[in-house]
This record gives sequence, structure tokens and C-alpha cells, in this order.
Amino acid sequence: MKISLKIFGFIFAIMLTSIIANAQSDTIIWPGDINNNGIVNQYDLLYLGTVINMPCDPRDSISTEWEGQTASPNNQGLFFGDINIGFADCNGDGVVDSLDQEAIDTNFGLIHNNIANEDFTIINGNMPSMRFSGGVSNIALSNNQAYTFNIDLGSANNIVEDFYGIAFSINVNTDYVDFNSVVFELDQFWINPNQSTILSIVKKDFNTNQLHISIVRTDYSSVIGFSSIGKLSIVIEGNVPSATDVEIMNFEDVYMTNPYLEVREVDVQGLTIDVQTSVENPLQEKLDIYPTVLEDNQFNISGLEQLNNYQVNLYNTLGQKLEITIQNEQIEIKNPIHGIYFLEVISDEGRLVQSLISN
Ligand SMILES: [Ca+2]
Ligand SMILES: [Ca+2]
Repeated sequence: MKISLKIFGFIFAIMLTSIIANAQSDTIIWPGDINNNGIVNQYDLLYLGTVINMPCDPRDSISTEWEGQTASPNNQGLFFGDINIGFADCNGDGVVDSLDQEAIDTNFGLIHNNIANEDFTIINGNMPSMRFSGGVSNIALSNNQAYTFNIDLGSANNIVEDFYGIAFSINVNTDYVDFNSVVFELDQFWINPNQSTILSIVKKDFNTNQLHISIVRTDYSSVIGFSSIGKLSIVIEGNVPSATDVEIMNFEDVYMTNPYLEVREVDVQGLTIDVQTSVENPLQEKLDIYPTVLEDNQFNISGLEQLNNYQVNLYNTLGQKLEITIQNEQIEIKNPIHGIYFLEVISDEGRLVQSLISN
């Protein structure tokens, strides 16, 4: 009896060991956390761009649901050394493509474990600059006014070599900038000369007043160049006192990668400005513009009849003039867009610029 109990115990121990071993060999994927560091963020998109169109074994569960999902063991070792490519096939359908970006979008900011640092290999080379063009110093911005800056990467004297992707955060000083007004738009002209697919993500975090941005090529080849990678539009808050040398935006955690996910350092510079309390604008007194958050393609300006030789113009963030019709006090936008508009009223009495937002 004693012996058979011992044997039973021995067999039970072997079974238990094998169950534990099996459990340990399963690779658990959290959809969107491609580098498996515990959090879904903009840096995960850089990984996706390096394995686009790679086939792999589909999962049993084709889903981007935020729960641990078991990867196919056949994929082990296919992606940057020993990472299971199932991490990049976020939705588990058996191919890595732009659809997998949806998992990063949907699950952005979610955490499943202790967060580990982003882990890129840093290599030597040119250190290009990254800055808001036009905004290095000595520029004065006024209350309630809208501005657009380029985010310039590299320069004619310091060209970016081997560009494949870049991800970073922008901290916005909301003492001076209306965070609702901040809009980023991608500039593709030098980072995508052959017009292949570019993946990009822009997330606004209203808790931390940060923009999280990621841009990555997908065709396995890098480009060389410099200048704008995107435009950032902002509106300065109303009623802030005049101030000098205020840093209103800066960059954080910038990772610029080549196709092998190696990182070159970037020399970043924030945007420091002087803020001027608006001088009395007579148009501000005379006009009432409403609503400023648009629900459809219409808004109103009352008081126009008090102005001499007035003109009303509407622009998008690229500075392109949009077609409008004006009837009485009502302005109708011919082809409405989502995002930010800049309304300009010019007359003999002066000029007023006001931003409008369409959700
Ligand atoms: Ca991650
Ligand atoms: Ca997929």
C-alpha cells in the first residue's frame, strides 16, 4: 500500500511538472503590445512597420480584445531574435498588416503587467535636430490666436540618414496653450518619396496634456532627407498675462529607427516664445461668432454689418482656403471636414482670426 502510494505520488508529480511546463511554454499575447513590455503605446507601432505583410500562424482567437491570448507555438523565433511574430499579428488572423494597427489604436495606454522600459539598440551616427520651425526664440504669440508650426527633423547641414520611423511624445504647456485646439497633421513629402504606405498614430492624452505620435514606413527600405515631418496647430489661451521665454511645448522620449529597429539619437529643442496680451481688437468687440464647436457645416457671425469692406475667409490647418457661402449672418461650409478651421475676418477696422473645431 505504501509503495503504491509512493508510485502514485511519483506519477502525480510527473503529471504536475508536465502541466506546469506546458503552461510555461505558452506565449501569451496582449493585442497591441507588440514589444511585450507591458503597455500599448506609440513605440509598438515602430515594430509593426518592420514586419508588414509577414505571414504567420493564425491564433485560435482572432480578436483584438484586451485579454491575454495564446500565440501559435509555430511562430516562435520569427521576429527580432526570439520574439513570437504573433505579437505583431495583433488581431491573430495569420498576417501582419495595417489592420493590426487597430489593436494599438483601440488598446492604447492599456497595461497588462509591470511596465518595462522601451528597449531599442542605440547606434552611433549623425545626430539630427528636431524642433518646431519658426519657433526657436524671439517670437511673440497673442492671446486667442491660432498658429501652425512645422516639426522639422534634420536640416540641410545635418541630414537624417537611414530614416524608417520615429515615435515621441509632445508635452504641451496648458497654462498657455488650449489643449483642445492642438492638432497634428503628417507631412509625408520627404519621409515617403515613393508614396508607399505609412502607418501613423496620434493620440491626445487629456490627463497628462501630451500628444503621443508615431510614424513608420512599411516597405523595408529607409530614406534620407530633412525638413518637416508634420504640422502642429495650436491656439494660445485667452486671458493669459504677457510673459517672456515661456516654453509652451517640448519633446519627450524620441526614438528614431532604421528598418532594423536600431535607434539614432535626436537633438531635440522645445518651443520657447513670448506671449503678448492681445491689444484691444475692435473686431472682437463688434463680432459675435457662434458656435465655435461645430455640429454641422454652419456657424454664425453677428455684427458683420458694422464693418466696412469686410471679407470672411475660412482655412484648414494646411492653410488651404475653403469654399463658403454667406447668407445674412450664417456661414455655410461647402465641404466640411473634421478637425480645426481657422476663420479670418478682414475689414477696414482690422483683422480677427478665430479657430473653430468640428467634431
Ligand atoms: Ca509595448
Ligand atoms: Ca493580423
